[in-house]
Amino acid sequence: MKKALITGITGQDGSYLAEFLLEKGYEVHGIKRRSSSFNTERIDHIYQDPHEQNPKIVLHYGDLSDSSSITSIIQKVQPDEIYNLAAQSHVAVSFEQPEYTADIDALGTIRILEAIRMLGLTDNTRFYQASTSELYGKVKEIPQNENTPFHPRSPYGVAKLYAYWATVNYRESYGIYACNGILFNHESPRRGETFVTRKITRGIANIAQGLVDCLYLGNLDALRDWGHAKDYVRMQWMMLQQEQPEDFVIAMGKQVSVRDFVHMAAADAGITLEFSGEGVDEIATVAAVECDNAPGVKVGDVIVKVDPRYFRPAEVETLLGDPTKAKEKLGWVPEITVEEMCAEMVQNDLRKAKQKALLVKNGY
Ligand code: NDP
Ligand code: GDR
Repeated sequence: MKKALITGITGQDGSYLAEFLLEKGYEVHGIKRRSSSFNTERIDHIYQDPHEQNPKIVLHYGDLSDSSSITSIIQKVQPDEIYNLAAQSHVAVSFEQPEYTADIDALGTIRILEAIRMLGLTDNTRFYQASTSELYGKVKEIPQNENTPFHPRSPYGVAKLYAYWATVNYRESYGIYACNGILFNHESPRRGETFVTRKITRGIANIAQGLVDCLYLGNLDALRDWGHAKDYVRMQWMMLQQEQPEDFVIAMGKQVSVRDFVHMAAADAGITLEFSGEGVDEIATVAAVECDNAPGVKVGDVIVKVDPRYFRPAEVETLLGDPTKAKEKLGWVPEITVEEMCAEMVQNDLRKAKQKALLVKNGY
């Protein structure tokens, strides 16, 4: 039985990857951070009581800022594969916490690679690094592939650039089977609530149910290449099953603007929106309400406004990935479209909003 160690197992990707690897018959180990409240909601459904005989999923306390915990977990587990998904993953937050972001996203990666080297696991343990389309930042060519030059635009992007090259360097220096997956944005109902897609689907659902009045967003013109996290974690595993380690771009090859994602999400909740105004004065007004998912809105309501606080000091305006290499070399084919993903996210958030509205209505 193969053993995998996932850093960031409590995050969006970590939870889907853990499910995927358990289905493949792996023994899955995950690193979770100590937190003052429970932080395992995304994996509670697959967690096994440690008192059971030979649990297939085991959690270890650790932190990417703490090399002693990382090294001792790797020594104890002796994993066949390590998936380094842990990160301070929010681009806007990285401008507020640049040093912490560098510590976790850049140095955290070196701490793992060094542990593999120092423990003599260079021939035994394969390493996946969660690289990102944020490396392209101020894009030099459209679409972006494995050969497109990088120009990161945030402390997050800069830290991930260090981790990208550390992964290449340990592959070249020590022969470690180490790969970068350069993943474009991927989302799901498990996406963190402050990333824009989830903020939109959750916001629209709460507005539809009358729980809040308005959704405040930043740059509506930003263009992203959005896919579904389930499709993307499959590719993370595929990358570690090749004869030779290589880096791959994972993307859908289709762009959608933030504004169009708002339209799509609202339509999935039965609301037709009309945008008007420009820049910080742009708003979205309800033009029609088609179904009973949205008792909280009426025609004429302004439900989306721009708030400059969500603008970033430097913005990544446009990203479009070219996944040809992944498709041709690994046979990767994504199964979920951005439209299907948006609908799934809206349905999930509507269900939660309806539950909350019921509680509020009954005075709880
Ligand atoms: P999430 O933010 O959902 O998850 C991040 C995970 O890292 C969480 O489990 C979090 O723990 C953990 N973590 C954060 N800081 C530390 C730390 N100091 N020590 C240990 N663990 C820590 O991210 P995603 O699942 O969306 O992304 C996974 C990886 O892929 C990240 O590295 C991200 O940068 C990268 N990526 C993501 C893309 C996307 O579109 N989703 C695209 C390209 C790259 P906790 O739950 O306690 O917060
Ligand atoms: P991103 O994702 O920065 O691409 O990083 P995010 O969803 O945060 O932003 C996407 C685009 O939407 C614009 N935007 C807003 N963003 C947020 N969060 N909140 C808003 O209110 C808002 N309004 C407009 C942003 O300016 C941006 O242009 C994600 C993360 O998962 C990274 O970890 C990962 O590496 C990249 O995707 C690929």
